[in-house]
Amino acid sequence: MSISTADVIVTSPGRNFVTLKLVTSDGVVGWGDATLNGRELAAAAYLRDHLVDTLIGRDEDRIEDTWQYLYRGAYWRRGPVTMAAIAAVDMALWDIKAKKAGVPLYQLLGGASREKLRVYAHASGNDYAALSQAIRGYVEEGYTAVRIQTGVPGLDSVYGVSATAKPGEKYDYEPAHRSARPDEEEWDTPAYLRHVPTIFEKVREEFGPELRLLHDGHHRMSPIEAARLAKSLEPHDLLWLEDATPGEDQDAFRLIRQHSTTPLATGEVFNSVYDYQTLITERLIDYVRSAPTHTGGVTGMKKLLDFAGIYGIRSGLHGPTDVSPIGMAAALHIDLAIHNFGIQEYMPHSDLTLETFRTSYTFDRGFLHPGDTPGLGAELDETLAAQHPYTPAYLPVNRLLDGTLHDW
Ligand code: GCO
Ligand code: MG
Repeated sequence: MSISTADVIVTSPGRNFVTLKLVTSDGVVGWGDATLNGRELAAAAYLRDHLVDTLIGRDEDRIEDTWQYLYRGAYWRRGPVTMAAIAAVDMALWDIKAKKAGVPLYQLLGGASREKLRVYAHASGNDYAALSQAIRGYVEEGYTAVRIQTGVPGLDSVYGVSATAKPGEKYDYEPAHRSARPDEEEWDTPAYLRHVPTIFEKVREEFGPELRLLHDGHHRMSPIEAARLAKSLEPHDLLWLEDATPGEDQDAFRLIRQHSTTPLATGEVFNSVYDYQTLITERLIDYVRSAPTHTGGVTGMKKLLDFAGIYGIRSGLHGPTDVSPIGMAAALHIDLAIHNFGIQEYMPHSDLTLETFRTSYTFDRGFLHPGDTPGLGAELDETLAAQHPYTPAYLPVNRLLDGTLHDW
């Protein structure tokens, strides 16, 4: 048998998603996610203009060979656009193989290594009262791990913190604005560094020692600033401090490590095992943060996590709403199968997104399970998808108070 059709579908049920649909000559359908937040059309064009023709007629069972053909054979290796496109093909091929075998994908990856997957929720608030109410809501729902993001006195808005939600209300702070140009936000690192530890102190005081706490620095600190934050958060026992410095400077993590035992996570903007090479071999991080959608799919992510596992480094896969439910399903099958699972990020998609994509994964009291539907257990309703055309939407740009463009 072989692949007979390959279609790229760009849809925007609440936010933009890029989906690949492969159909085999005997009618088995496979789905893949190539969503690249704010650069969706580049990933769609890479698939449509460069990959689709090479897929027609290929043996759908040869997943590793197809992965190597698209990665090694392309001359231009790596990069977010390439790796998101490869990811979509790879997920769709795994979906097809598992459907043909009549088993959920995790069975083909070695079977379940655990019963359920611990997830962390996103809690935020402009002030402590709003944050505390958000955390309480998640604890009542059974979550045992919560990411804490706080407003900073003197700044109008902070990425990752809802500007509009009422205290305790759930929100999706993305996409920030659906417009042809990114919003511009202000940033002040000294104010942030002064404020964050005081918030964690209050959270520990109110919620006690057991709740797992995480924090995302969104790549905004210099190495020495990051070291200072990691050190000042040590008494509050974080599960991780994420993206403390810009990701491409792997050496920066050495400096943070020298100063602190706060566990470190990074990688949501990485797209290959080579982005992590120094970080993993020198044990400079504790968690790998990529999504299968941005790292060459199930095959790429398995290679990365097996490599990390040798060094005792665990998974903390990226699970924001800008990864489609298909990409999320791929992450959950990997999470269930690997030995070195750490935790999974869970930012539930909007109702509109979940009407357009159907999924079989389930949430129960702070834990997810990928479900037992054969394949990935996630698919796109093409009729509904057609009702939501692509709309430009960008992440904000970040400037210091004097107007200097700053790191993300
Ligand atoms: C996270 C993230 C996201 C990203 C978003 C960008 O840790 O989940 O930092 O909120 O900002 O995925 O596309
Ligand atoms: Mg992040």
